[in-house]
This record gives sequence, structure tokens and C-alpha cells, in this order.
Amino acid sequence: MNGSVKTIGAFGLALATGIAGYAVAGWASEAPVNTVRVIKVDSKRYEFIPNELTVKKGETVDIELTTHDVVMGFAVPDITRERTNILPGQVAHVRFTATKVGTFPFLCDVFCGSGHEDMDGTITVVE
Ligand SMILES: [Cu+2]
Repeated sequence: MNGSVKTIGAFGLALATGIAGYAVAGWASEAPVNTVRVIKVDSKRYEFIPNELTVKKGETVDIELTTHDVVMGFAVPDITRERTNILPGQVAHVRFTATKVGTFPFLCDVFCGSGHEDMDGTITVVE
């Protein structure tokens, strides 16, 4: 009698441990460690859509860029030296991890026509 109670107790403990382990594994897979968040930004003469982005300090983001009409550029000089050309029909990327809080301008750095100078946006980095 006593033995069967111990057996059930051990089984219950194993089951509980398994459930706890599963819960931890499930939580871990959603943790933002070593993940890259993709932010899609489309463009056309003479705007980026969206043109206001928010990222977290320390978060690695991949700006996935497309253009509807002509060759554009994308640069965020206050955050990263990485920049890219955006070619029609292709997807371009700029990946960075912001290290300081604030609001920083991004811009098209390839002359794309008469409204090129106004083609910009902001990236706000929050804690
Ligand atoms: Cu431009």
C-alpha cells in the first residue's frame, strides 16, 4: 500500500517536472534573445512607408526594404554606418542594433528625382 503511494508520488513528480520543463521551453522560445525583428519598409517617389519606426535599445532589427519605382537608398547615419541601395524588384536589408536612446533621421541617400531631398523618416529608439 505504502509502495504504491510512493510510485504514484514519483510518477506525479515526474509529470510535474515534465510540465514545468515544457513550460520553460515554451517561454524560452519566445524570449527576445538572439532574435532579429524584421521591419518592412516600402518606398516610392518620394516617401518611405512607414516613415516612423520604433525599435528597442539593444534589439537587433533587420529593415527589409523595397521600392516601387526607381533605385532608392536607405541610410541611418546616426545609428549605423551600414546603408544599402534599394533596387526595383529586389529586397534590400539594413541590419543594426541601436545602442542609444533617441530619435534619429533615416533618409534616401541615392538621388531619385525632384523630391529626393524630402525623402526621409525617423527611427525612435526606446529603453
Ligand atoms: Cu532619393
